[in-house]
Amino acid sequence: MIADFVGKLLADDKFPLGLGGEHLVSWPIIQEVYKKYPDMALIHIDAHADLREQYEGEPLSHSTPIRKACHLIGAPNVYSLGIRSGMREEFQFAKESGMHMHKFEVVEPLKQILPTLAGRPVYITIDIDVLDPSAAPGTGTAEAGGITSKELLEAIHLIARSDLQVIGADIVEVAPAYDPTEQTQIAASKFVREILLGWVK
Ligand SMILES: [Mn+2]
Repeated sequence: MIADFVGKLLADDKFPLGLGGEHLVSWPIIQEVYKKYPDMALIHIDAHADLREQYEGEPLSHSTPIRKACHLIGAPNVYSLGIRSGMREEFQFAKESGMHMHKFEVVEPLKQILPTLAGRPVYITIDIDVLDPSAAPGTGTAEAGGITSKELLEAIHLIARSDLQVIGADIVEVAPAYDPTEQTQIAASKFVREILLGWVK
C-alpha cells in the first residue's frame, strides 16, 4: 500500500515525506524512490545500525531496512550517522560492505559528506531515537548518549543549504503513547516543519 501510494506521488513529481511508526515504513518508500532515481544515495540518521538480515526470524523488521537498502542501491551509496547501537555482525557488515558509518556524531560527519554528494539525488531517513532520550523519550528503543534536538535541527538546516537534490524523506519511530509529556511529538513536528520548508525545492 505504501509503495503504491508513493509511486503515484513520484509520478506527479511530488515530495514523499513518510511518518512513522515502525522504521520498516522506509523500505517501500526507498524501493519506489530507487525506481525513479537509480543513482540515488541514502542518508540514515539513527541510534541503531538497522543492518540486520532478520530480527527474530523476520526479515521485514525495524532492524533490517538499512541492510535491505544496501543490497538494493549498493552499500557505498549509504551513509549512516549518529549510530551508537548494533550487533557485532552489523558493524562488521558496515566495515566490509563499503557503506559509510559514522558513530555518535551527526553534524560533523555531515559537513564532510555533503560536498561529496553535491547534485546527487538523496533520500533521507531520520529515526527520532538518534536524539538523546532526555529530548525524545517517546520511542520504541531509546538509547542513552544521543544528540540534542538543536544538533538535529542544525543537520536539517545544513542539508537545506547544501547542493543535494533531496528526493524524499521520513521521520520514524515517534511513539506518542510512550511520552505523556508530549515533548517527542512536539520535537518531531518541528523537524517535519523544517524539512518541508528547507528540503522541498
Ligand atoms: Mn533506531
